[in-house]
Order: sequence, then C-alpha cells, then structure tokens
Amino acid sequence: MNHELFMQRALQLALLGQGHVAPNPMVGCVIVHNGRIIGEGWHRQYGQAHAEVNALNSVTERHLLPESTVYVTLEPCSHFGKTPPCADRLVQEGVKEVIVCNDDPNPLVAGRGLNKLRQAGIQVQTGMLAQKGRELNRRFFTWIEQQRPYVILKWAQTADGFLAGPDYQPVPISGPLAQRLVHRWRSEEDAIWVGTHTARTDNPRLNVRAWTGRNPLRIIPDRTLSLPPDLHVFDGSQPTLVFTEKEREPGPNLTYATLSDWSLTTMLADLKTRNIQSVLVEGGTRLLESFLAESCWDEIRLFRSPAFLKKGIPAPHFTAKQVLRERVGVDELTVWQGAEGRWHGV
Ligand code: AOF
Ligand code: ZN
Repeated sequence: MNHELFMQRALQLALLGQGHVAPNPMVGCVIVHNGRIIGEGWHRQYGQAHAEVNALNSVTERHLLPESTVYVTLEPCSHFGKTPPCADRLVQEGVKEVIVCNDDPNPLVAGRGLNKLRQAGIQVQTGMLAQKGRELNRRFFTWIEQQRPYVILKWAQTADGFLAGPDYQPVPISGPLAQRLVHRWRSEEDAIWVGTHTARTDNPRLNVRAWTGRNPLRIIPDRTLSLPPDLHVFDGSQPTLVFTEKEREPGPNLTYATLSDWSLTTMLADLKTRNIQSVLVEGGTRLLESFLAESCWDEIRLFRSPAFLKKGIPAPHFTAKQVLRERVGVDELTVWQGAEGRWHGV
C-alpha cells in the first residue's frame, strides 16, 4: 500500500485549515480500508473539532473501522482541551493502525497520545513525511519548541547588493507585483515589525491594501518614546504594540510593553506570551542586521532587482544553509535557515 500517498493527502487536507486554526497547528487525517479512503477530515476552526474527530465522523461504513488505518499529520492529542482527547476516540472506535507524521511537541501531549494508542493495542508508526509536516507547521513548531515566534526577514536589494541610497534614502527597488506579494505575506503572519528609524522616516501604514486579508499586529520598538504621535502606525486603525523602556498608558488599539532588558530575545519572549506565532520583519537595515547577528530568524524573503545602484547602504549579509525556493517571476528569492536538514525541498 502506498502509505506516503495517503499521508500526502492528509497534509493537503491540513492546509485547508490555514488562516483559521492558529495558534493551533494545521492537522489533516485520512482513514483507509484496504487501499480505499473511507473517511477524511481536518482541523477546520480554532476551538472546534480536531482532524481525527472530523475524519471519524465522516465515515459511513463504520463496521470497517477495526480493519482500517488512520493517517494523521500530528500525534493524536491526549488532553482535555477545548475538545476531548482524540487518542481516546481512536481507541473507542477500535481502529487497527495509526500512522503519524509529526509527534506533538505541546507539553500537554508530547508522547502521551501515542502511548495511549499503543497501550490499547493499536499499531503505531510515526515520522512519515515528517519534514513536510514540520514545514507546514513551522510557525507552530518554532513557537512551542523555541518559545518565540517564527521570524521571517524581508527586504529588497539591487543587483549589486544595495538596499538604500548612501544616506539611507529609500530608492525604488521592487515593483507593484512585489508589493502585492508583500501585502499577501502581511496577511499571512500574526505581526509585522519595523525599526524606530523606519517608522519615523518612511511613515509606513503596515496594513494590507494590495491584497485581501487580515491586518496583522504592528510592532514598533521605541526605546525612549520619541516617535511623533501622528505617524500612521499610531492611527488606531489596527492594533499596534510598542516596545519601550518607559511607561505609558495604552490608547485605542495601542499597547505599550515596558521591557526591563532591551534585547531581541526579550522582545520575542514577550511576543510568545501574547500568542504571536509569527512575525514579518520589514526593515530597516539595522533591525534586519540585529536579527541576523543574533541568529534569531527562520526564513528570508528577498527581492533582487536587475538594476544597479553603484553606491549606497549594503544589504544585510547572511549565509544560508539551504536555498529552497527560487521564484524568478517577481524577482524573488526565498531562503530558509535552520539546523542542517531541518527543512527539505518543497
Ligand atoms: C489533534 N488533532 O486536529 C489538532 C491537535 O485547544 P485545543 O483543545 O483545540 O487543543 C489544541 C492543541 O491540540 C494544540 O496545541 C495541539 O497540541 C493539539 N492539536 N491535535 O489531535 C488536531 N489540531
Ligand atoms: Zn485532538
């Protein structure tokens, strides 16, 4: 039987939950009897039924369950969360075998789900297409395992490697297609982050206009609270979080996080407590460089224009272990960093 094909299908189903389940992981599930799919399901909505329950509920030929194999992209849960444990339900239904893509790193589960299944005499296998599963839920895994949001750095540079003019003045590098793509990316992450200097000089809105989607949280570091209040990021049109060392009363859609220690690590740890699972860092150079210097990043999305600037501020330098995806259509290069072999080609 082609096990990987069924797991691939379960991963495909998991993806249907994108944008609806965070901070939960996307999970898909396929139930197979004798090489034929008899049930499918996925985690559709945060707080609602898990993938296994939806898949089991979709089976009409229930008498086949004791002879069936369940393919699920995440270890079935063992805890009473917003719903009862999926492992218990699988035991109750008496399925023959459960094949899992990724173990659940959530401390509430972490192996207990698989143990429950084994103890009930269900055959269990894990790690099938594990790299694909980790890539699908890379935000969730980073958030739980590293206790910080998944960090995506984004910038545009010229063919000769410059990011701005000699005095940091902005120069047009990428075009309208790239802008549209960036707005789409903004809608896909929980937060966007820009540096103090960029917020002041570019006065960006940091919202989603060239795409249809959700506006993310805007994150602005302002150590001494020196930014003028009439900047777009303080317009109250969407939530903004300001990291500072000072104290200030919150405003409409405006939160101040007073930090005792001015470091990226502290800021990222603070975002973890606010359930922020991913951030898109849009510049400027100095902020991007601090993320690179402290190795606090997971992914770089880089636009390279064919134009030459000849002089200016050099783009940040990085060494990537793997270049996974190159999309030349909009002059974009996407790079993932990670422990060797953490991600595989997609
Ligand atoms: C599964 N199947 O489809 C998902 C699982 O808040 P709750 O009760 O929905 O629980 C969320 C946790 O359950 C989540 O952090 C992760 O550990 C696990 N997610 N488990 O068996 C699923 N979405
Ligand atoms: Zn569950």
